[in-house]
Amino acid sequence: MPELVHYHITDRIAVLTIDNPPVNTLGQGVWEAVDEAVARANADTGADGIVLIGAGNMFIAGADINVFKTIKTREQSLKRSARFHAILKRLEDSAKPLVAAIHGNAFGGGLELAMACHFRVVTKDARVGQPEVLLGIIPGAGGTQRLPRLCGVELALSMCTDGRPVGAPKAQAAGLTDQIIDGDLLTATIAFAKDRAAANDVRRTRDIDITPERAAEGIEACEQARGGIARAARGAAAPYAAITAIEACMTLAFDAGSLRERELFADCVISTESKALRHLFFAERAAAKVPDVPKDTPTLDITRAAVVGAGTMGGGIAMSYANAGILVLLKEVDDAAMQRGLATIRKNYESTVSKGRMTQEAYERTMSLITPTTAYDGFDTVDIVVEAVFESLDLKKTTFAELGSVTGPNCVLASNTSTLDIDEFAKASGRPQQVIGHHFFSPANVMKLLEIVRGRETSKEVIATSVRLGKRIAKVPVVVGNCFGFVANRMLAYYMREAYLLLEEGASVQQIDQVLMKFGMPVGPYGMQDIAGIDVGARIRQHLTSVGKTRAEGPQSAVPDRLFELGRYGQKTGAGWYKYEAGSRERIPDPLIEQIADEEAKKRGISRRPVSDDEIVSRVMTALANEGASVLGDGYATRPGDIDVIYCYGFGFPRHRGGPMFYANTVGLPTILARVKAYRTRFGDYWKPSPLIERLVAEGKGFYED
Ligand code: 3H9
Repeated sequence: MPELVHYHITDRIAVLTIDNPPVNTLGQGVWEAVDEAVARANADTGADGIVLIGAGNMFIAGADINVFKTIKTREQSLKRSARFHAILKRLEDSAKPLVAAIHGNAFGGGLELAMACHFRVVTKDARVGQPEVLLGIIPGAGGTQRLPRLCGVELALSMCTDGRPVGAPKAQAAGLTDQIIDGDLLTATIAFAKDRAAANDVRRTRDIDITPERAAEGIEACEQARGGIARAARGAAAPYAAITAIEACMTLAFDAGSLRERELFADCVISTESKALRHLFFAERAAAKVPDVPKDTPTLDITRAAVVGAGTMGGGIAMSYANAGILVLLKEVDDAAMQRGLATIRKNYESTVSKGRMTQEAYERTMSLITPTTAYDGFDTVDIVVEAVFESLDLKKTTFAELGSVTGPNCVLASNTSTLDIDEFAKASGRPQQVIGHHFFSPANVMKLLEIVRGRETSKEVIATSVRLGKRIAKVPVVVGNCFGFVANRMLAYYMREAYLLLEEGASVQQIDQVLMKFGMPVGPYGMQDIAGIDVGARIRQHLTSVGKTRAEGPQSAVPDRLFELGRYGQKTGAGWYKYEAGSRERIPDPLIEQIADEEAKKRGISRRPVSDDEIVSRVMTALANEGASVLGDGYATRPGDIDVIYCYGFGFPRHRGGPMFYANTVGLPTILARVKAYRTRFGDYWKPSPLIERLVAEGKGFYED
């Protein structure tokens, strides 16, 4: 077994190096190895002080997340955490000064370990954080008790409830760390440890007193935090558990507070919420791996990019490239369209600057990376082109034919189409192996999902390049197959079909939206369409009808087309499924919708009825899972987890439910199958059980093992 903690003496300081690649997780044996090494240093007459450092590019990424799935009961969790708490107390009781030397990341258990050291020295670009909440748990190794003692309750609350890391300067200013280092971390920390040893200075975080005044303020801050996080939590429980644990730090002595933390951690770690979030952590990383594209597939260097079309999508894509420091040519048909596109980009950046999230200098630097053009000049020098012209097959085919002749032979030719056939563009370009779909989600500079659509002839190099590039431009890339609507929009069509039919059957737009927002969606289906534009879907439907196709099998509600005919396109026209006051996004219910739904229901012989909230959730989620299973069965997605990642990042599906496939798994595939069959009897044959679900149920399996 490899040595997990190396021990050596430099200048009378014991240097303990944690070496558990790739990210130094506190996995099997690491806690014990640190414990033993600190005991050894205390017994070592050649050591006056101790430095704890991580090998490689970070201190410690936290506990090994894989281990949590082996904890099945509250009692198991309590037993395990008692061990860690005891180890940390022993470290804190070290007679010789124990100093954590932090570079890269000190996350979760890593930060908790560092806080049990007597001092913390950090590099100026290091980050510390308690991201447990993003995994549906709370800090479980004393973090909620030591963090408020060191840096105060306000910062502890924000770190433990939003999970975002804090940079070294902020940590230092808050008292969480003791020194920031610009030069060599180890050399400086050894010098720091020698000083503390000479002064015989050991400081136990757990001994920091919480005065009655501090406690009173802390309790109030906890109360406020509870009220303030509802929107961000979107129904998740872990952020509230973190607040309760921090509150215990304010009201109880260290040991009693620690026990409260362990109990709350135990409840969280066995929850469905935590299983869902841990599933997404690994699903997100797995999604970037394509089974038939080996890890060592060569990739192309992307230094210059071009985007064709400076509309909403094209502008957002150009911003994503520029944000990553990549030069980008942005092409429009004429100067007027170009100026409109540039004005939108500027407005977006200016809004970011005004919110303090970007400096003026960074804005100007980033903007200078975007070069506007109305011709193909310079396209022969770019490494990738992303086509983002109007969603028309003929226009896109013409564009790809032009791109095939104006770009170099190795240039990647990507299309941002959301529905059209990538293979048609591949043919038109004359270089099918270079053509791929890069489906961004609106607004492209904000939304994290990048659906990468491989065509029949797309080369492995182009797929591997796209995945790497996707990460570089801060997206979450998922590779999918080339079917109508790809994965995201193909499934969305079934979700929307049910939303429309529920409206015709008697539910209101507001009821459907509110129920799904209560479920955890950031916006309901109707609110979402008002943002995206009712015209977009209507035009696609018209095109499909003209070629004898539909987006989703089953009855097609005419209500959205009626809105389209009325020019109610959504927020941009001041009315859609809701009404909007000028300059406001507040959704105002409009009785006209009910009237139209009544008329359309009558035409289809439906007598409208009260629809329960449960039926709404059940119908839309069953439709999503059933179609998701068909997508998987047809081979257009590699794993159910890929679909979950797509839905969480593309449509804001509540992460604490793990995505539509994970959610269906928690409901139980036998229940999902029974619902599909019941809907078939009730509504018609267009409800068809996916063969994959039928097979899994027959075999007693789910999409995931528990
Ligand atoms: C915790 O600490 C609880 C405590 O309170 C104590 C309780 C007792 N575990 O992300 P990357 C893998 S909870 C297992 O691609 P990067 C990852 O799957 C934990 N595996 O690299 C990947 O594997 P593969 C709190 C982990 O440079 C490989 O390492 N901590 C863990 O883009 C590389 O990862 C967190 O939540 C882990 N903890 O980003 C931090 N971390 O190559 C979670 C990583 O097979 N981690 N792996 O796909 C991160 O946020 C990022 O990994 C990090 C590096 C920023 C550290």
